[in-house]
Order: sequence, then structure tokens, then C-alpha cells
Amino acid sequence: MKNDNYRLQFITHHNERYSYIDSARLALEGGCRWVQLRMKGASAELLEATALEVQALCRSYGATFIIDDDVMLTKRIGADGVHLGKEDMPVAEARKVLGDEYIIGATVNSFDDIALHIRGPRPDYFGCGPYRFTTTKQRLAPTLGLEGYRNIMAQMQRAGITIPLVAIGGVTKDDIPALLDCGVDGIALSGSVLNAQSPQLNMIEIVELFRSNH
Ligand code: TZP
Ligand code: MG
Repeated sequence: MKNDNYRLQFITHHNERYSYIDSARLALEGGCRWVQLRMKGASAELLEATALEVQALCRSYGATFIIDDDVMLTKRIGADGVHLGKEDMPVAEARKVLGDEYIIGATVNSFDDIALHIRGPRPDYFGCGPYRFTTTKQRLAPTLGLEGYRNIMAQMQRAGITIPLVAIGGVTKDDIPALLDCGVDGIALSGSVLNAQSPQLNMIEIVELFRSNH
């Protein structure tokens, strides 16, 4: 990947105070430079219209813009990349559509999942979780906890796999130092930022944590 933006990822969300677009803006204002537009259940029209707005916002901040699930939309509007879950288009097929210039992320829940990805065309990063229970995602895999990440990072090291791994799922600001200590390459957050009293301030403090942990 072109830069270090992937180390701190914000996944869009909404609540009674903020829309999906608000959530992206707040994260960017707080200093995050990677936004994934995740809008489960949205119509194709609304998703595309929102994607164009969030993409313009990301561009104005020099941030990386990733779209959840939708490879064709990613290509059509020229987003920076796509994040693919286990039920989405396989990475090999997405790579054929998008080529090497686009970022492709893949969801994994275990080292076995990672090992499967190493056989074919590789994703650019893994989103690995969940760290703990979260209501943001339905049909959650078993939680990993710190021990889960420690084990996965050790297995990756033994196997010589250097694809960046980003921890996701129920992560809050206070979890970040311990997660980084497990050796994960990055952190993805959604609900805890949006539900903080001030999402911008929460993100500013998270960005500062990354600076001091570097
Ligand atoms: N994938 C695994 S957990 C999750 C996704 C998209 C949800 C992350 O959101 P939160 O609110 O940080 O748990
Ligand atoms: Mg998906």
C-alpha cells in the first residue's frame, strides 16, 4: 500500500445523532486518514450517492477511501479499494476486475482463513476479528481477545506472512495499546468512535495514541 493510512481505519456507521456521511466527516476531522464506507442494507442508489460524497470528503483530507463489499461500484467511481467479506466476491475475481492499483482487503477470523488467502492472489490487508462482541456486525464469528491476536500474529510470523493485519470488532480507544502490543499492524473502529461524547475528540486522542506508540 502507498502509505501508512491503513493503520487506523474508520468504518462508517450511523446513530441517532449522526448519519453515515457525518460519521466519515467526524473521523476525518479527528485525523483518521482511512475511511471504509460500510452501509449494510442500503439501496444501490443511496450507496452510490453516499460513496461519491464520502469519496470527495476523503480526497479533500488526503485520506484513503474504501468501499465495503461492492467491487463494481469501487471500480465505477474510482475509489481506492474494496473490503471483501467471506460471502463477497472472492479476492481472485476482484483482483481480475480491479488490477493491482486498487486496494483489496479481506475479512479473516483465524489463521486458517489467512492461510487459505496465501494460496491465491493476495489481498493487501486482512481485517481480522472480532476482538470482542459488537452489535455493529451481525452473524459475528467467535471473539479473539488479545490471546487470539497474539496467536495469529505468531503463526503469521512463523509462516513468513507479512500482509498487514488490522484488528476489528468492538475496539475502543482504551484497547489500542494492548492490541498494538500483540503485534497487529492496524486497528479498525466504528461504533465506539461514533458513540463517544465527542467523536472528533475521541479520534484525535486515538491518532495521538498511534503517534506515541510508533
Ligand atoms: N467486521 C468485524 S467486526 C465489525 C466488522 C465490520 C464491526 C466493527 O464495528 P465496531 O463498532 O468497531 O465493533
Ligand atoms: Mg462484505
